[in-house]
Amino acid sequence: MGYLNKERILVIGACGQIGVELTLALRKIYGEGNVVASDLRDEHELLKGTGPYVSLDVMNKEMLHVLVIRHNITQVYHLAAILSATGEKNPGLAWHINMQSLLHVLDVAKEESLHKVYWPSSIAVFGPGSPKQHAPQHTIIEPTTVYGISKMAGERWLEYYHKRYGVDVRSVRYPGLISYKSAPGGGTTDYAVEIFHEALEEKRYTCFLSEDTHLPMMYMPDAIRATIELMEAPAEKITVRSAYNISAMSFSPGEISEAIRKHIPDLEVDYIPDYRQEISDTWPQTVDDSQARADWGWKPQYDLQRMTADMLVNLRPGFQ
Ligand code: NAD
Ligand code: AKB
Repeated sequence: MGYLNKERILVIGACGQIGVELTLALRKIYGEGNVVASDLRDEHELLKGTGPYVSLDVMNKEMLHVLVIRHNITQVYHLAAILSATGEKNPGLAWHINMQSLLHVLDVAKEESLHKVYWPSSIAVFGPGSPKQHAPQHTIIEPTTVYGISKMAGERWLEYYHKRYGVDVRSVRYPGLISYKSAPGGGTTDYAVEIFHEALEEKRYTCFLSEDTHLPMMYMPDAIRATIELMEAPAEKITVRSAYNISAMSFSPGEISEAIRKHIPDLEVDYIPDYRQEISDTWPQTVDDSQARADWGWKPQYDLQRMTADMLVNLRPGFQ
């Protein structure tokens, strides 16, 4: 494991839903001082005192480049993005930020010969023409949201930089992620986090998706493990240089409500679908992750029941 200590990692977007937990996990593996967290926002409470933090706007390429050189960075995890729901409110801005930031990271990776780059894609690359069940790794990819279009284009850029310049890029298409440490940031799947907070505080939740909208979902510990396992897999095992499908569970608002009611029987849920319903209707209900399983041994550990119990206990210690 000696090579791990030689790596110097930059996490961009470290104060977001994934960034906080990923930064903490990377610091455990690589050493606190070797993982530099960065974001536009003030440092997240959970990151304070756990390692170096710098303010970075990834849209400023020169600032990014200087930071990479100054901190002897060898790997970048680029998590900054505008997610699906927020993206539909300002499509031009979402496209600009999601694309330009990725190109800045890929260019700096090429120019500084970084060892590896991680950039997540999403199930949002799929569209109405993709199969609804077990959406394959390679299938019709015709997204209808600006977020999905930016993820589709981003996947193509990853493959391009890998083939043309030899940059070791790695990526997964995350499903909707559920976490208790940091809040989600403007996605269509955010309801699956909000419902836990409202169930505990109000015993009542109004959901912005319909009761039977099934979507692929994953608990954050599985997502963090998938990310690190993919990044640590030997390069020759990685046959997909766009982004791997990964899967853990699929449920609807009605089904997660039932799972929470096993712990909070008097939870009441209303359904008032808004513009996010239209987005979710274009995404698959389940994805086929057999390529990730075969190439680097991906396997989820949390299903709906186990995730629900863990969320409730962590949001309210002592909760049964
Ligand atoms: P998030 O919105 O919670 O966090 C993104 C972070 O990036 C924020 O802290 C924000 O301040 C920061 N940021 C935004 N613009 C920046 C800039 N110009 N410079 C520096 N930092 C900037 O997002 P997340 O949920 O943590 O998602 C991280 C990545 O994972 C994104 O690419 C997202 O598309 C992808 N993803 C997330 C999910 C999910 O369910 N959370 C699912 C699929 C894919
Ligand atoms: C979103 O809903 O935008 C994200 C995602 C699935 O990419 N959670």
